[in-house]
Amino acid sequence: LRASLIGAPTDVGAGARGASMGPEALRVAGIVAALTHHGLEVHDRGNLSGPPNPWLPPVQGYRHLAEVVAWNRAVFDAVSAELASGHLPILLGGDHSLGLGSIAAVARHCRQQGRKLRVLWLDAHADFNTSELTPSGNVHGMPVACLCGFGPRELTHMGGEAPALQPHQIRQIGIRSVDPGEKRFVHEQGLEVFDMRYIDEHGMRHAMEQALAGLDEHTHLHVSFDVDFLDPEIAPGVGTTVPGGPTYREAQLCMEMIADTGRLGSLDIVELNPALDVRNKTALLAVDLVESLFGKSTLMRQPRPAR
Ligand code: DIR
Ligand code: MN
Ligand code: MN
Ligand code: MN
Repeated sequence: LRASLIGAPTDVGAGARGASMGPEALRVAGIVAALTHHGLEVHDRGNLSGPPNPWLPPVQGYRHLAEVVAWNRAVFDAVSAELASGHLPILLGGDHSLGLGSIAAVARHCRQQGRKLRVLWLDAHADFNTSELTPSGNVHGMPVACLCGFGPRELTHMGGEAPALQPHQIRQIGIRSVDPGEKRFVHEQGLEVFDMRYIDEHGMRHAMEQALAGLDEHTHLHVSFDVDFLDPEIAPGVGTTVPGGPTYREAQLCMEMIADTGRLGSLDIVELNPALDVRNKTALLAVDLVESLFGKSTLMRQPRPAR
């Protein structure tokens, strides 16, 4: 299996500066060696370039829209190129607005190949705001809405056809912070959300069984991993911490169950903010979890069949 790392060092979509340092922190934490160790042939494509962060207030509900569009175009092209050459793209963000370009590329690829697409959105937030609903104007709170066709044309039509995704293709896991208007919109669009209440009541195992149900050999699985998914006690290096996230064991189980499906086709690792981290521990944890996502396990356990 060949995988390509694509660094996108920007924080133009975020409300705090520093996610622009994410790609290098993941490299310093050993992401290449970790993946190589698990049998992947890793190609580090280096970092994309794009406009600097002008750090301006929002305009008509969007902060830095032009810059967000420019970075997403670069991500879209880079992810498309890797998919076309049969490599598994791993986006090293960067803020979560980049999930838009990444997933738009994956969605177009799947349409062309006649493959089904399932997106797992691991996050504390639903990222389903629009310019009317957003309390911040930060585009990293909007990529899921844009992928479903709600947003500015430059972002919704990234991959040509819009929408890139239908809500039924998405499963959100770990959610515990949704803005009031966003909450209504999530409900209205019927997003399938396994929030922390669900995980508390039913456990991570049951949540993941539900989220992964119905995958088959024709399904491409994309994982968009916002590091703020994790409990801030174990992962402080993110811009928007929300207490009460998955523990280390819950996060490991989540990743291992994804690995067991054998369907992982592309990955985003986003919102890691080294400026807020402690001795790179959040980056090290992210790399540890990504190892599990690619099949590290304590024992040589037989994967359970997907149900
Ligand atoms: C919030 C925060 N819902 C917003 N979103 C974040 O600004 O739209 N997403 N932090 O990762
Ligand atoms: Mn290992
Ligand atoms: Mn996010
Ligand atoms: Mn988040």
